[in-house]
Formats: sequence, structure tokens, C-alpha cells
Amino acid sequence: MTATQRALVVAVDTGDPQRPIEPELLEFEALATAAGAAVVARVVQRRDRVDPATLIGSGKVDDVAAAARAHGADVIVVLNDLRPRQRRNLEKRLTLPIVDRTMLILDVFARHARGSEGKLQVELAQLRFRQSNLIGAGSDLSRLGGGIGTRGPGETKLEVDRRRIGVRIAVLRRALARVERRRATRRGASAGDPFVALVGYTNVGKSSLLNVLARSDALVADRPFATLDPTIRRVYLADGAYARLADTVGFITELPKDLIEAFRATLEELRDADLLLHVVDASSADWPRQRAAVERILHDLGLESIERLTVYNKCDAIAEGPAESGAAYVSARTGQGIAELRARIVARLALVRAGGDVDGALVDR
Ligand SMILES: Nc1nc2c(ncn2[C@@H]2O[C@H](COP(=O)(O)OP(=O)(O)OP(=O)(O)O)[C@@H](O)[C@H]2O)c(=O)[nH]1
Ligand SMILES: [Mg+2]
Repeated sequence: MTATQRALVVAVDTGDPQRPIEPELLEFEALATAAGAAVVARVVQRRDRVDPATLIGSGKVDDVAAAARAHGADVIVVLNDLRPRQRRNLEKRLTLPIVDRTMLILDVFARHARGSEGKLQVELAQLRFRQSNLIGAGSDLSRLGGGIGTRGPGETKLEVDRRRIGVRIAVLRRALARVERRRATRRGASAGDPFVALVGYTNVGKSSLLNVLARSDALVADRPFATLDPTIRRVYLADGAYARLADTVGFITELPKDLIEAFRATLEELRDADLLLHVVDASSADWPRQRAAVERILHDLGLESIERLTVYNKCDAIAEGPAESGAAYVSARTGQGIAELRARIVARLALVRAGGDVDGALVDR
């Protein structure tokens, strides 16, 4: 991206008591920042349901236009997912590019994917999203002028018409299948040690934990989706006992389905895990919502039957945390609880090996 884009945040709060809007707004603004934008203002409208034509009420659109002018915004980022019709109507009246949550997440991914597989996965997700939301041919994209929502490994290739997007998707699928076959072969060769995988909400400290456990130096950053390319390290557990520990992309509430689709191969590898370490950020007031979102995604991916150990991280940053029997309490920063974590992993793996199908009734989660 060239100059930092000034983003005006727009959201509809439907007042669902199960889903307070504040944590979602904070998370959304962190995504906008990770996409390289500066959030200049917020407009939140409280209404029972979104407007089918313009998302926010028609009168509110004028307020948004005024706020955008007053703050010199050059992009509108919308928390709620937009239907193609809502997007078109808003763009007509606001004459600014409109980026919704899915586009923002895809954009953060596009900015940070490094490996060839990650790049292919991101481009595939972007194209599928553009295709299903009727974005993609010429006008919208050139109006975005290379800012958020347009960036990607395939940026120039995105400027093709819809018919060619279909062709490009087929090419990407084949390329990804080749990369995945190569990876599967490599994985087979390193089998032996049990396979343990870190899963959890984005930014909870999964990579930091991998680093303390494996004494490695995977990328750690205080922003969503720092890790996009899967990493595996050999980790010492106890005398003569090692595990292969995998770090992977973090989850987020309503992970866009096009992303899940594109990252399916990476996520499906989790099925081979003997044990999942579900890392939770105990220092975040938002941890119960994050934890529930992860549980839902694990379920959707068909991973709920894999043995799971909950690991509350960042315990250095709280006076009193959640208390859950069977869970581990650690700090990747101070090393507190790490020795116990290794011991718990050994114990859980022993149960998995002994029982084959030890169920939750026997094991405290
Ligand atoms: N206070 C505290 N901060 C931590 C701890 N572990 C990680 N962090 C911080 O949390 C932020 C995220 O850490 P990462 O390890 O990158 O988190 P992640 O889960 O891998 O994040 P993604 O890959 O982006 O999903 C960084 O700023 C870390 O320094 C901890 O035990 N205590
Ligand atoms: Mg990470």
C-alpha cells in the first residue's frame, strides 16, 4: 500500500445480548490496523435488524457521508458482512470504496502470507469471495486504487473479468494440490514422534508458546494473523520423549468460509494430531467469546473428537484467572507453568495411546 488509508468504521449493532458489539468493534479495528489502515472515526447504528438495501438506515447513510468528509476518510470499513446489493447501494451514495469484514481479513492474510502455499491459499480465497460477491470486474477494483481490499499476491491478476477468474481458480486449485501432495510426502517421512498441534484464537500466544517449548524463533507479533504459514518444530517433553509441535493460522469469530475452504488442507492436517493444545488468552476480558468461537470452528472442521488440552496463556498479566480443572496455566513470556505443561502433554499423550479412544468422561478438560 502507498500512503496509509484513513478508514471510517461503520457498524450496525442489533443489540443481541449474546453478542455485545464492543469487543467485536475493537477486534475489527485491530484488523483494519493490521491491514495497514488508520481508523479515524466510528459510526455505530443501533437497530433491530440490518436494512436489506443499505445495511444502515437510509438516513444514516447521509450521516456516514458527512462523517467521512469531516474526517477525510478514504475508505469505509463495515463490520457487518454485506450483501452485494447493500454494497452497491452504499458505494453509490458514499462514493468511497467499501470494505467489509471478510475483505479485511482476506487483506490481512494477503499482506502477511509468505510461503508459496499461503500465497496460493490467499489468492484462491480472494477470488472465490470476489466471485460469489460479484466483485471483481474492473470498476470496483480500480476505484479501490490498490488500497485495502485489493491487495494480494494476485493483485494484478484480480483485474481480470469474471470468466477469467473461474479459469484462474482452477489453475490455483491444481497448484495447491501439487504443493499439498509434496507436503504430505515430507510429513510421512518425519513420522514417529507424536503429533501435537497448537490451535486457538488469533493473537493468544500460540507462536510464543511454540518458541518457549521448542526454543525456536517463529514470528511473534501483537496483531491478528501474524502466523499464516504452518510451522512444525520438534519439542522436548521428558527424558527420551519428544513431540512434533505444529503452529498454524489463528481462528477468529466467523472465519470467512472462503478462507476455511482455501486453508482446508492446512486445517485438515490437524485431523492427524494426537493432541490439540487449545491456547486461550487468559488476560483478555474477551476470552470466553474467543474460546467458544474456537470450539465452534473445531467442531465445524470435524476435530472435536481429538483429545484436547486447554492452555490458559498470558497468566503473567492477570491477578486471578479462570479456574478449570484439567487445564494448564502458563505464561509464554515468563516461562511460568511451562514445565507442568510439558508434563501434562506427556500424560495426555499416554492416555491417548493407552485408550485409543479415551473419552471426555474420564479426562478432565
Ligand atoms: N503478557 C504476555 N504476552 C504474551 C504472552 N504470550 C504471548 N504474548 C504476546 O501476545 C502477542 C501475540 O503473540 P503470538 O505468539 O504472535 O500469538 P499467536 O497466537 O501466534 O498469534 P497469530 O499467529 O497472530 O494468530 C505478542 O505481542 C506476544 O508478545 C504471555 O505469556 N504473556
Ligand atoms: Mg502465531
